[in-house]
Amino acid sequence: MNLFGFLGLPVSMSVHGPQVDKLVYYVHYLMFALFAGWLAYFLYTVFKFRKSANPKACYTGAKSHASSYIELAVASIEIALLVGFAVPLWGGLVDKFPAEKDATVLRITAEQFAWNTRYSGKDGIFGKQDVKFLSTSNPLGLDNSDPAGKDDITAPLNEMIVPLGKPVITYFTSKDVIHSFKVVPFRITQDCIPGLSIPLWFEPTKVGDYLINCAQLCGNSHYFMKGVFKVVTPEDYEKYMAEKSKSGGGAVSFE
Ligand SMILES: [Cu+2]
Repeated sequence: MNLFGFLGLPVSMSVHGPQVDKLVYYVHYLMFALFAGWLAYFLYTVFKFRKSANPKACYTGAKSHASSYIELAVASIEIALLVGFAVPLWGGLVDKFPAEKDATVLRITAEQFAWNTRYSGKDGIFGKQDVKFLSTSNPLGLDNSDPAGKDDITAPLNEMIVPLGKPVITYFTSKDVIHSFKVVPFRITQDCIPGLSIPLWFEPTKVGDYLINCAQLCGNSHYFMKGVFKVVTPEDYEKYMAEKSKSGGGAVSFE
């Protein structure tokens, strides 16, 4: 797959990752072929049409149709990449979501300069949120009178945890400016936009701690907007969540 050896991408840790990598590599191979082809052609013309060999300008120009055929071949490869790789990838990942009951569902709210994560708890229903409830003691604008929110779980700032072996569905929004949630090993990047709840799904393939970056310049401490995405075994996940449910909501530490 990767013909350039040491120039490879970071190891993929999600089910769809290899598909993204394949597309990235193929596009680069095409671009490399175009670069090499154009460079060779340029050097050839510089040599062939040098002044000493062509004292008189030629006004007829090229008569061959080779360039049109090459152009056609490049366009065909581009169409093949689009139809054969990009469209199926988009169709599977963006259009076909797994059922929420078979997935870990997170609500991630970005803010300058942190990531807030909530879980719906045992009932599988998130409590209501509204900007009118926003305050320093209620930074996510939770409706405390909503019974569905009683068992909701708030993760510590900049941390989230999911079990291995299950798809993850995340709903992204932002409290202030546009942020972008990026975890390179999962091959996911999603803008978080105030006023919108944007879903994304993926499935991690390995237990570990993964770095979350904000991929959208969002202010003076943008560089500082990092987080940890923890993937643990289903047993460990159950343990964390059971511990959390006992204490009845609030922030749970995943250490
Ligand atoms: Cu940000």
